[in-house]
Amino acid sequence: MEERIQSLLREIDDFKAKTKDELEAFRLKFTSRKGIINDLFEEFKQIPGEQKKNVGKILNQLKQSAESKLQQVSEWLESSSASETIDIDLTLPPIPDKVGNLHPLTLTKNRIIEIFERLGFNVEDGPEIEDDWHNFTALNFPLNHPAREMQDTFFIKKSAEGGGDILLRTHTSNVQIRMMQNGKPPFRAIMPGRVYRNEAISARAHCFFHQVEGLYVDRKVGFADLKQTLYHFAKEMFGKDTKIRFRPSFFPFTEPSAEIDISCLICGGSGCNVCKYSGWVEIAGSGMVHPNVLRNCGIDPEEFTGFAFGMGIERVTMLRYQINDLRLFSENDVRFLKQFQSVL
Ligand code: 2NM
Repeated sequence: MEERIQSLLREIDDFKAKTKDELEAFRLKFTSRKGIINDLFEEFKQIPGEQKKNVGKILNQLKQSAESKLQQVSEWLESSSASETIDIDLTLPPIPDKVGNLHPLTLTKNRIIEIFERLGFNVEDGPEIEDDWHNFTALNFPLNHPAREMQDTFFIKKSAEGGGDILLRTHTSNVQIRMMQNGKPPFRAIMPGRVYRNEAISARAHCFFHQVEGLYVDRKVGFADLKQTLYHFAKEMFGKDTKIRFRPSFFPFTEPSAEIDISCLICGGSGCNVCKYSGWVEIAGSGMVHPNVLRNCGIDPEEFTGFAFGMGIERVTMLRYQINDLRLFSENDVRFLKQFQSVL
């Protein structure tokens, strides 16, 4: 019995604990009611009288040693913070730093650019602060057109004689105008960028948003080219099963004009609240560039024709990621932003 006690004393002496669980296991083993020490005291009652003195002494030592170890380790665990008790393996590769990720609008814009670049479109940009002529007049907007009104357009400077106003562009078509004025056909380009409208902010409207417009001007460009280009775009952007339809529409800068719908991505066409139970969602406006627009830019409409289109990047992004509130794009809430694919 003495030897067993000596060996337990050594075990207690050597004991170390990194966690409270380990310490609890120690307590159960040694000092609890059903622990070894109590058992030994039971056994102690049976041993012959002459041995009692010696064994009793080391048995008491064992009990004290276990109790003081328990106390000591428990205090140490309380005082040391968790990190100090973790084994660190310095040979492990580091946990990568958190890097930012691209904004969902940027991801969508990049994807749109990628699709059109493969069709031979360049990417162009131009000023967000524009004059009336490049934003409206050149695009065949009549002087009294409602889109020019205060409630739609943010004016920076109103000029007395009209036509000389400075404003925040309401679409990226000013870039097309500048490109056609400054170059010679053929033109094949898309223009992504921010545009501004004087609208009350809600889940479905904002005072600024992003557009990609496109322009293709050459000899013999026809409506079939427009259709095929946007058909290809829709399949690339939204998947090969996407259906597309053209609805007649009106814009001052195109004739004929068409609105472009795709089959609803959410319900696949059977009807849901995203497509308002029609099975179709609108994604773009388009048309053949109006002869007046070509003429305004010094291009002979008898020789050259073109198609143009425009779409909202927010709208495409909302469909792509099933986002239901426009405001999320400009609030910069990291809980929203970090859900999109990382840069790396
Ligand atoms: C749209 C819809 C239809 C458009 C037209 C032109 C230009 F400059 F060539 F006349 N640029 N963009 C256009 C046509 C834009 O956005 C909904």
